[in-house]
Amino acid sequence: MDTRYESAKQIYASFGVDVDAAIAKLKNVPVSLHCWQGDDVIGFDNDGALTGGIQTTGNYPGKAKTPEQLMQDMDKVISLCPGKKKLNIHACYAIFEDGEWVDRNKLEPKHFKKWVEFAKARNMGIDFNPTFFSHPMQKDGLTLSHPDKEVRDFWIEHGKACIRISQYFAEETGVPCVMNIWTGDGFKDIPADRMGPRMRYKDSIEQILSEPFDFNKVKPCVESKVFGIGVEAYTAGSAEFTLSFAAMHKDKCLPLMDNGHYHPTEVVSDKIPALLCFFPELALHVTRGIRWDSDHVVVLDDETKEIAKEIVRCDALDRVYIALDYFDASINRISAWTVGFRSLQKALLMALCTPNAALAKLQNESNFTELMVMQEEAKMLPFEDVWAKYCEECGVASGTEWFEDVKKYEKDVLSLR
Ligand code: RNT
Ligand code: ZN
Repeated sequence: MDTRYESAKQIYASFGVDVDAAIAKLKNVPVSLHCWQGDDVIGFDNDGALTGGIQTTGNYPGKAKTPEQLMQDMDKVISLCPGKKKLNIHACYAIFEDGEWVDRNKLEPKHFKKWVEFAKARNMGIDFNPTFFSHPMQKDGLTLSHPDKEVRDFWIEHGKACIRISQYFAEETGVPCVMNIWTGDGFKDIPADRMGPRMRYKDSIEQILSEPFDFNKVKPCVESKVFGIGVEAYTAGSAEFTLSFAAMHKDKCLPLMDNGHYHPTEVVSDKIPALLCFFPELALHVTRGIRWDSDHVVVLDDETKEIAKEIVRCDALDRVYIALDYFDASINRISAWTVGFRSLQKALLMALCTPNAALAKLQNESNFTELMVMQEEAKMLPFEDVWAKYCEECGVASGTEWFEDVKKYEKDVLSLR
């Protein structure tokens, strides 16, 4: 393999790309691994129905039902994926001990102590999400934008509790905690008032952000969505709403773009360099949209490659917080998780192995003929050999051997659940 790598290295060098440097760089780029692929976005604090604009379909056996199982499964995924990981959890994954249970507005850092231990032992930071769904206080499909103040206040308290928990995560791990606010608030059919819910949503998020926190440690985000399941006609948190909110609260909030949340011909890859002109930092949910829905397992498709390319080309690996967001219950969940993580790693490594400076130079010289030729040539570079080297250095399989491991795990662990 080393001879293949040496030969690939020379070919890349002739394009002006240093693949050793690319590998070294990627090893330090954290990607947030979402816990919710392991149990179909259920968590441990509710009776188990996923509601609120998102849905998992499928009934593949072996899903994690306890914190221990979920952590065991995550460990398996981590062992099969190259690269630096961060843990991404939702508030509904609170771990209660000794028969205790508190509602979401009363959550405290101690309910996440086990996750902190898990992350610290694996040298990972933690990202966090208040959970504004799968809960009886989500009334009429609304939370932070509900006309009833009592409903809003419950969720504002939840958001504030999550800010405090995020600060605790950052302090415990020494790594900033990205805290993402997403609600499925919206309407199935044509609303009579589009602005009212948004004004209430705005006020509610502002109240959440009035909770004291250190912006160097806690990075609150607002995530937009064009529509949701059961809220097809209108969402309160539309793209314009969240982007404007983030722009107006730049001192304490970041925009978060989920590439499954836009009209089908819009691409987040093009939005990244647009936002980077204005925002010091931004956050992403990398997912795969199909037709009207997001949340399919990430694969190495054109848009995933393009997203990675833009982050790298803009020299923004330290300005963009990258997280994964997908959930598939119809296939082996460990495999789904792993394919998604590995695909994003491939896209990032490919981006780092692209002769970006040389291509940009051609563009700036208005040499569009050669630019097209070189962009096409760059696609044929021997990437597989660089990927193999990266995986070897990270101590994981580069080819399908990892899947043998998953099959064994299914037989030995998942099938017994
Ligand atoms: C839903 C949003 C949101 C969720 C997670 C579970 O469409 O993408 O980010 O997927 O919070
Ligand atoms: Zn998302």
